Amino acid sequence: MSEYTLIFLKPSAIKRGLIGEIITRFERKGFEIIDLKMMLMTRELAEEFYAIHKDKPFFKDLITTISGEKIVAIILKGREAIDVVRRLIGATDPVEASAGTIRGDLALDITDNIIHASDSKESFEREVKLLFPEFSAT
Ligand code: 3AN
Repeated sequence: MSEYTLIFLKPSAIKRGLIGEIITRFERKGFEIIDLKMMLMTRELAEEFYAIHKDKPFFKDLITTISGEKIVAIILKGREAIDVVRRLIGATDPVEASAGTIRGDLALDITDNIIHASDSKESFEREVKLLFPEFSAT
Protein backbone atom coordinates (compact mmCIF):
# COMPACT_ATOMS: atom_id res chain seq x y z
CA MET A 1 0.00 0.00 0.00
CA SER A 2 1.36 3.41 -0.95
CA GLU A 3 1.74 5.67 2.07
CA TYR A 4 3.51 8.80 3.25
CA THR A 5 6.39 9.20 5.64
CA LEU A 6 8.39 12.11 6.95
CA ILE A 7 12.12 12.42 7.27
CA PHE A 8 14.40 15.24 8.24
CA LEU A 9 18.11 15.58 7.69
CA LYS A 10 19.73 16.75 10.91
CA PRO A 11 22.04 19.83 10.94
CA SER A 12 25.18 17.68 10.78
CA ALA A 13 24.07 16.14 7.48
CA ILE A 14 23.78 19.65 6.04
CA LYS A 15 27.10 20.83 7.48
CA ARG A 16 28.85 17.75 6.13
CA GLY A 17 27.47 18.24 2.63
CA LEU A 18 25.40 15.06 2.62
CA ILE A 19 22.02 16.43 1.49
CA GLY A 20 22.38 15.17 -2.07
CA GLU A 21 23.82 11.78 -1.09
CA ILE A 22 20.97 11.08 1.32
CA ILE A 23 18.14 12.30 -0.92
CA THR A 24 19.60 10.29 -3.81
CA ARG A 25 19.22 7.08 -1.83
CA PHE A 26 15.47 7.64 -1.39
CA GLU A 27 15.02 8.66 -5.03
CA ARG A 28 16.91 5.65 -6.31
CA LYS A 29 14.85 3.34 -4.10
CA GLY A 30 11.77 4.67 -5.87
CA PHE A 31 10.17 7.08 -3.43
CA GLU A 32 8.38 10.16 -4.67
CA ILE A 33 9.34 13.45 -3.04
CA ILE A 34 6.04 15.08 -2.16
CA ASP A 35 7.43 18.13 -0.37
CA LEU A 36 10.86 19.32 0.72
CA LYS A 37 12.14 22.36 2.56
CA MET A 38 15.10 23.72 4.47
CA MET A 39 13.88 25.25 7.70
CA LEU A 40 15.04 26.46 11.09
CA MET A 41 14.58 23.97 13.92
CA THR A 42 13.80 26.28 16.83
CA ARG A 43 14.26 25.04 20.39
CA GLU A 44 10.48 25.18 20.89
CA LEU A 45 9.83 23.06 17.81
CA ALA A 46 12.58 20.57 18.74
CA GLU A 47 11.15 20.15 22.24
CA GLU A 48 7.68 19.57 20.86
CA PHE A 49 8.88 17.23 18.11
CA TYR A 50 10.81 15.06 20.60
CA ALA A 51 8.37 15.53 23.53
CA ILE A 52 8.04 11.75 23.84
CA HIS A 53 11.69 11.64 24.96
CA LYS A 54 11.52 14.49 27.47
CA ASP A 55 12.31 12.28 30.46
CA LYS A 56 15.18 10.43 28.78
CA PRO A 57 18.78 11.13 29.84
CA PHE A 58 19.76 12.12 26.29
CA PHE A 59 16.93 14.66 25.83
CA LYS A 60 18.98 17.77 26.65
CA ASP A 61 21.82 16.81 24.30
CA LEU A 62 19.38 15.86 21.57
CA ILE A 63 17.65 19.25 21.76
CA THR A 64 20.92 21.18 21.95
CA THR A 65 22.31 19.37 18.89
CA ILE A 66 19.49 20.44 16.60
CA SER A 67 18.10 23.68 18.08
CA GLY A 68 18.77 26.93 16.26
CA GLU A 69 20.10 25.04 13.25
CA LYS A 70 18.80 24.32 9.77
CA ILE A 71 17.26 20.98 8.89
CA VAL A 72 15.94 19.62 5.58
CA ALA A 73 12.44 18.22 6.04
CA ILE A 74 10.96 15.93 3.39
CA ILE A 75 7.67 14.10 2.84
CA LEU A 76 8.13 10.87 0.90
CA LYS A 77 5.51 8.66 -0.67
CA GLY A 78 5.75 5.05 -1.76
CA ARG A 79 4.88 1.44 -1.06
CA GLU A 80 5.17 0.66 2.68
CA ALA A 81 7.12 3.92 3.00
CA ILE A 82 7.28 4.01 6.80
CA ASP A 83 8.87 0.57 7.23
CA VAL A 84 11.04 0.72 4.14
CA VAL A 85 12.47 4.13 5.03
CA ARG A 86 13.21 2.99 8.60
CA ARG A 87 15.15 0.07 7.14
CA LEU A 88 17.05 2.32 4.73
CA ILE A 89 18.13 4.66 7.56
CA GLY A 90 19.22 1.83 9.89
CA ALA A 91 19.29 1.38 13.67
CA THR A 92 19.13 4.40 16.00
CA ASP A 93 22.70 3.74 17.15
CA PRO A 94 24.96 4.04 14.08
CA VAL A 95 27.35 1.55 15.67
CA GLU A 96 24.58 -1.05 15.40
CA ALA A 97 23.27 0.12 12.01
CA SER A 98 24.03 -2.30 9.18
CA ALA A 99 26.48 -1.32 6.47
CA GLY A 100 24.52 -0.13 3.47
CA THR A 101 22.06 1.87 5.58
CA ILE A 102 22.32 5.65 5.86
CA ARG A 103 23.35 5.60 9.52
CA GLY A 104 25.51 2.52 8.94
CA ASP A 105 27.44 4.25 6.18
CA LEU A 106 27.40 7.93 7.15
CA ALA A 107 27.05 8.36 10.93
CA LEU A 108 28.82 7.27 14.09
CA ASP A 109 27.41 9.41 16.90
CA ILE A 110 24.17 8.21 18.52
CA THR A 111 22.70 11.58 19.50
CA ASP A 112 23.69 13.14 16.21
CA ASN A 113 22.66 10.25 13.98
CA ILE A 114 22.12 12.51 10.93
CA ILE A 115 18.54 11.66 10.01
CA HIS A 116 15.07 11.23 11.49
CA ALA A 117 12.23 9.16 10.02
CA SER A 118 8.70 8.60 11.32
CA ASP A 119 8.41 5.19 12.98
CA SER A 120 4.63 4.67 12.61
CA LYS A 121 1.56 6.11 10.94
CA GLU A 122 0.65 7.87 14.21
CA SER A 123 4.14 9.42 14.42
CA PHE A 124 3.88 10.58 10.80
CA GLU A 125 0.50 12.26 11.44
CA ARG A 126 1.86 14.09 14.48
CA GLU A 127 5.20 15.04 12.93
CA VAL A 128 3.83 16.23 9.59
CA LYS A 129 1.54 18.69 11.42
CA LEU A 130 4.60 20.17 13.13
CA LEU A 131 6.86 20.48 10.08
CA PHE A 132 4.34 20.79 7.20
CA PRO A 133 1.14 22.23 8.72
CA GLU A 134 -0.22 22.80 5.20
CA PHE A 135 0.09 19.12 4.18
CA SER A 136 -2.98 17.18 3.21
CA ALA A 137 -2.94 13.68 1.75
CA THR A 138 -4.19 13.38 -1.83
P1 3AN B 1 15.03 7.03 15.96
O1 3AN B 1 15.56 8.37 15.53
O2 3AN B 1 15.83 5.89 15.42
O3 3AN B 1 13.54 6.90 15.75
P2 3AN B 1 14.37 7.49 18.74
O4 3AN B 1 13.07 8.06 18.30
O5 3AN B 1 14.36 6.42 19.80
O6 3AN B 1 15.25 6.94 17.53
O7 3AN B 1 15.27 8.66 19.30
C1 3AN B 1 15.17 9.95 18.79
C2 3AN B 1 16.54 10.56 18.74
O8 3AN B 1 17.09 10.63 20.05
C3 3AN B 1 17.55 9.73 17.94
N1 3AN B 1 17.50 10.01 16.51
C4 3AN B 1 18.86 10.16 18.56
O9 3AN B 1 19.23 11.43 18.02
C5 3AN B 1 18.49 10.36 20.01
N2 3AN B 1 18.73 9.16 20.81
C6 3AN B 1 17.97 8.05 20.90
N3 3AN B 1 18.48 7.14 21.75
C7 3AN B 1 19.61 7.71 22.24
C8 3AN B 1 20.60 7.29 23.19
N4 3AN B 1 20.54 6.10 23.80
N5 3AN B 1 21.62 8.13 23.45
C9 3AN B 1 21.71 9.34 22.85
N6 3AN B 1 20.79 9.81 21.95
C10 3AN B 1 19.77 9.00 21.65
